[in-house]
Amino acid sequence: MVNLNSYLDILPEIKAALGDGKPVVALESTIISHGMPYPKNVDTARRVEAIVRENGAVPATIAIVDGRLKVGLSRDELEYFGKTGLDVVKASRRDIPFLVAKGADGATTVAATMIIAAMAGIKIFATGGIGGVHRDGENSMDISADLEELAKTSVNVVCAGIKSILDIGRTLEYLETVGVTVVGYKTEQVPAFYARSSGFKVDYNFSKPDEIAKAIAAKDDLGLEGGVLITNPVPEKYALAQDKIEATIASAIQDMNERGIKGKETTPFLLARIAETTEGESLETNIELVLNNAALAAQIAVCCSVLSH
Ligand code: PSU
Ligand code: MN
Repeated sequence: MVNLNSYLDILPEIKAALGDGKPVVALESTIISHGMPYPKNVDTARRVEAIVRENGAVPATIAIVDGRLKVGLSRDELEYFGKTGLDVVKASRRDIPFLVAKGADGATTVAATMIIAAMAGIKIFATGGIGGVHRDGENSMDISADLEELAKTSVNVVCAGIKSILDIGRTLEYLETVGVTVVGYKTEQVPAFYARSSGFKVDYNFSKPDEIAKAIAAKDDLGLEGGVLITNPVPEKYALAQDKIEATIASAIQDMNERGIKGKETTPFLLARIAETTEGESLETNIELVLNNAALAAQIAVCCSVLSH
């Protein structure tokens, strides 16, 4: 169902696809502004949109521009978010009404993108990694709003697992508590973003996009709110060895603590520091896994669309 909420600007192509029950995949904008350096971020965002199309769905990159909730960005808007980078507000749930009221811009995190996607009637969303419980989160209470959003907003998120800058075990416990199913696509183990496995088991392992679409349809038919987290391991060719990346992550976290970086700045700082230390190797992995997720999300969206007809 297309929601014509007066705060939403849905690009005509996306609105038409939603009206016809055709597959649409939501994409976030924090990954562009805060997740990768310019100009690779813009280039990646365009490649992601192209891969969604190649797999039969319409891409809908989501952001806030002049206080308007944008579902689908123009070429110039995409460029603007990439170029402006950290100077754009990283917008999560708590920021949305304030940016709207101020007529300001915001790059939407997984949580905020889910909210806007749900308003527009989009069910499938592709990203790289979600936020989670940070290491030492039991003391700092740094737990991403993404987790609560997955619990209450019915948008299904395809990601490359839980990044090892986070406490993977506690993130999975949190998801279990709030009732979020963690699905593995062709994997028994939860992938760890840069690496293909974390040592933790997924709740359900599926090897076909239509099996995932059927589970999502059953959840919706039963009126169970919230999103399924679909984890898709980075292709073998681009995976980084867990032990190699661990030392890099540990020193990035130490550096972050020494500088007193907290709150919403932590994830962007760690991603940039890891990319720097690995001389771009982690960035390459990050790009490849996002492309891989976009393809799977589009395939699931196609199956969901077939099921609902
Ligand atoms: N993980 C990544 N790249 C990203 C993010 C996470 O590998 O760009 C972004 C996403 O937008 C995610 C957000 O929703 O960081 C989580 O931030 P926080 O931990 O502050 O909730
Ligand atoms: Mn946080």
